[in-house]
Amino acid sequence: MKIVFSPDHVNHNTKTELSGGQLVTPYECASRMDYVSQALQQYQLGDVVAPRAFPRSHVEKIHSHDYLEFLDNCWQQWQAAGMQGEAMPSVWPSRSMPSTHIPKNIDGKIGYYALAAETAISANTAQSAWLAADIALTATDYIVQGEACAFAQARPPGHHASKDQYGGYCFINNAAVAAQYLLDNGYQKVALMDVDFHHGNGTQAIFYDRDDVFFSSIHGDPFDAFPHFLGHAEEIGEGEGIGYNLNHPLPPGTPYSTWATKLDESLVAFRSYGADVLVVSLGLDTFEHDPISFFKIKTEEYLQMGQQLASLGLPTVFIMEGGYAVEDIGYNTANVLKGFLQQA
Ligand code: SP5
Ligand code: ZN
Repeated sequence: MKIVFSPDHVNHNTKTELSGGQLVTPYECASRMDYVSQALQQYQLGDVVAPRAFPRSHVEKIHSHDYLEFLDNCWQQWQAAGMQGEAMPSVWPSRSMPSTHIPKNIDGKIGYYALAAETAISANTAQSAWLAADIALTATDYIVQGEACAFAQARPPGHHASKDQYGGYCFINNAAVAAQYLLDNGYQKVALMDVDFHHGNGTQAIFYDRDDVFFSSIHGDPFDAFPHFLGHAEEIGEGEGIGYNLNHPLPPGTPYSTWATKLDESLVAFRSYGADVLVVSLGLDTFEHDPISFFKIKTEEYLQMGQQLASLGLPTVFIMEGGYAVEDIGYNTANVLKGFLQQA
């Protein structure tokens, strides 16, 4: 399969993440990609190709103009205000003050556009987010050109980013951009399967009232896991989207055997929907030794995950999301893709 990758992802190298009341080195770090590249090459899973630059209009179909303008200018405004650290929010339009006015002051503005505080923004964050979107679009275009599968080896990840909010290490929703690109290029019913440990709140919100993208996610129960405020089983879509959103929240300690039955349920739903293409939000933080998650999937079980996904028999684009057990993420990723190719 085609593997779309750019070494320029290293430009996204924030130094701080708010975690447990401390500023720590971010879990979503550049070295993750070194392990992925190494394992994909060792398993000879495909040719590595560079992304090409797509018009911004593809991303503007998913994210609002004012949000993208904020993203592009945040770091400059933060610095101009004399801040000493990386950009992060400390106040939000929360339940008791749900304002829709957008503050001019950067402390207020960043809170308006943030859905979580852990994710810092620095000099190259916006540029790297745009590059990740180009990686997703380039990989997706291979599907449009008739390839059976492709892998977007992108960072920063995307599935937490909504129309106008960033957080959870995500800025531009690469999987949503990919799904929209497929719809704009002849596909009519996109199955979007999010296998990252965390609920894909951004992707769900973007397509919640639509029937042309069926979003399904298997994730740590939001009562126990980030993003905490979306991802419950009763969220089934709204308006024309009713019936096209399927969440499987699962408890701490969930093994692959349980996880796999939920994936099968999603695949059954995708089949009766009549999906004609598959987008996979591929997070590897379901791994048993992931430092911030609580599922118990083993390295060799990712082969079965790939085989299960292949059983749909659809053209498939994989978009990289999370996974923070850095030394294992490569083999876990490679096993999903290897299992998929063996079965396909
Ligand atoms: C793309 C993706 O996987 N984003 C995940 C973002 C999670 N951010 C907050 C996680 C908080 C977990 N705190 C656990 C601390 C363990 N020492
Ligand atoms: Zn995750």
